[in-house]
Amino acid sequence: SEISAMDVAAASPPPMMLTQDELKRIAAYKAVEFVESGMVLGLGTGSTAKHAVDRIGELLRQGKLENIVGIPTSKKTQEQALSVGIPLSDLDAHPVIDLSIDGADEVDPYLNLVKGRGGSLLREKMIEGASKKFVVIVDESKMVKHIGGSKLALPVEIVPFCWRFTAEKLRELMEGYGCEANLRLGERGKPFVTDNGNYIVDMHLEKDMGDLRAVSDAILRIAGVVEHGMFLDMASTVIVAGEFGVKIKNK
Ligand code: ABF
Repeated sequence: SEISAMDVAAASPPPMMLTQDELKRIAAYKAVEFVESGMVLGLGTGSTAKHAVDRIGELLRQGKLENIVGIPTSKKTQEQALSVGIPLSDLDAHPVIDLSIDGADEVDPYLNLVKGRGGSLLREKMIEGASKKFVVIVDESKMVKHIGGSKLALPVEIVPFCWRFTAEKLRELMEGYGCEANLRLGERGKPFVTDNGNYIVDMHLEKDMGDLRAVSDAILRIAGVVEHGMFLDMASTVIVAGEFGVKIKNK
């Protein structure tokens, strides 16, 4: 569905000459303005979401927020949230989340996302999919016309069992888009292992995917695939920080 509203709010002072990290922080702080006392919050992962987690901790310490329950999307965020004093729980105890705040790797004009460069896409999709409101925070470099196109890879989480078999099935499926499917490597050239004990295949595509929903369904039908990094029709709001200030795009 199309974006129905777009607010443009000028950031003050104008964020000219700011570093990418400062832009990420501006977007994150703006998102935290949506947080209210008593909320159950999905806490994202990555260098942008990290600023939001820090800010929520700061507001709790200052007594400006109370009774927050955080649901972390990764072990890393769990550690960070605990270190800044956010009380934590999980989806079993809180199957409905009021608000999730997280970064993304790519955002298209319809607010479809690619996520998973940080390797936490499965927990992110579970938690953000259970959220009444999902606010995505990005700097302007993440905005694209078509997600999963030439710029970055589309990550797919797969089970380690016979991963070559699954990676080959993925490559065959996506062959028409000029696909290369590479196992993501971590430390010392060993496979990168997700928080769930799985591997990630990064699919580098030469062409736009066209019907994203159809591609999503086809990927999920491959046995061995756990989840992929396309987040279709999930974001309710995207906050973009750039040279222009802050743009808030609502679904
Ligand atoms: C997580 O962090 C991921 O889904 C996404 O891949 C990544 C974005 O990281 P960063 O904010 O560091 O660019 O949200």
